Amino acid sequence: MPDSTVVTIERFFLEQERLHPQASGDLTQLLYDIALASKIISGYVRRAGLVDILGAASDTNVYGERQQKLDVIANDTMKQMISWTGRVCIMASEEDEVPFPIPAEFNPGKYAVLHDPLDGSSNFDFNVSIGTIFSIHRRITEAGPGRLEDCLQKGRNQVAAGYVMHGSSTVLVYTTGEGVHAFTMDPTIGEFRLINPDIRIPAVGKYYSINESYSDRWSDGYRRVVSSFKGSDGADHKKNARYIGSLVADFHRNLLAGGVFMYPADSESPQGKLRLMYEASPLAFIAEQAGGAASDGRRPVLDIQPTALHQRTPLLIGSKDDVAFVEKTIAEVDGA
Ligand code: AHM
Ligand code: MG
Repeated sequence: MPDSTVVTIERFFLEQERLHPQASGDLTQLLYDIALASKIISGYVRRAGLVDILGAASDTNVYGERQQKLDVIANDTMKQMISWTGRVCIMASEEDEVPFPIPAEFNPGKYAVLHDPLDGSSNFDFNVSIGTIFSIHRRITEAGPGRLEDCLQKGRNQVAAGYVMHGSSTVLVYTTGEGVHAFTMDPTIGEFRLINPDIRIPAVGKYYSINESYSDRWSDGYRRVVSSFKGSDGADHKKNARYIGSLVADFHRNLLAGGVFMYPADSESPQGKLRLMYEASPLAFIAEQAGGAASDGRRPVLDIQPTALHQRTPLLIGSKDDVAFVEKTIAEVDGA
């Protein structure tokens, strides 16, 4: 017997439309476009070890054809599935130096989409979880092809954000500012099914996540934080370490189990490594919507006014009290 309690992403979106009859439905359609792109990307990721898509994009295969690197395929898929629908006016990708304004003949719509098509590329070849991250803003320019200013908005202005994790299963997590919902791909029916509605991140988490091989480059504040998480201060801050080196996977685990992920600025990377627009800001929107927090060490990530598309930011993200503890400790040790 079919299970009448199965909530596919399509059913869930239709229900959201019913609850917001005044909305045009363009945003839910756009999210559905992203879900479809994610299914296609997931298909490539699942076959990555079987077909010729690993390695450098400039390689040629035995037929003399140019190999397509997985992140190039993912980037092209996102653009193809999203750009021409009449819902989007501009797209910007971590993989592209400049944004792609939707030409007038493709009927530019009201949203700007920023994305990291496949984050965690250093993990591609080793079957470690990787992810697609997206951020959606409403355009601020009037009409026609979108412009850079449609992209360069504070994270606080996002109307939706999410990620797709290609892990032991494919999981899509998103928010439109009304909670955080997670769907898991059910390969038997080819659909994303609602598994975790309205996720809440614990206020204090089990895990801390940071690349400790950089500890000699950290400020004293971060060294103090990590030593507290190891139990050195006798206070109740002890946590377990988990660091995959794939942001979506590290974030997803901490979202469900509680914890704090840190990629600080250090002496070699004064702005940290992660990109504000494609990585930090969308995950910050999800973290706050789940009751957590995201900070660059001094202020909420969502309050940073971007000045460049590819700008980087230090990032502390996860359980609210853990992020507050890190902020407080680095302020005390390193000064304002
Ligand atoms: P990428 O966008 O080039 O794939 O880099 C981002 C990745 C994140 O997924 C991860 O959190 C981080 O880089 C890991 O960096 P590191 O190897 O320096 O710890
Ligand atoms: Mg990335």
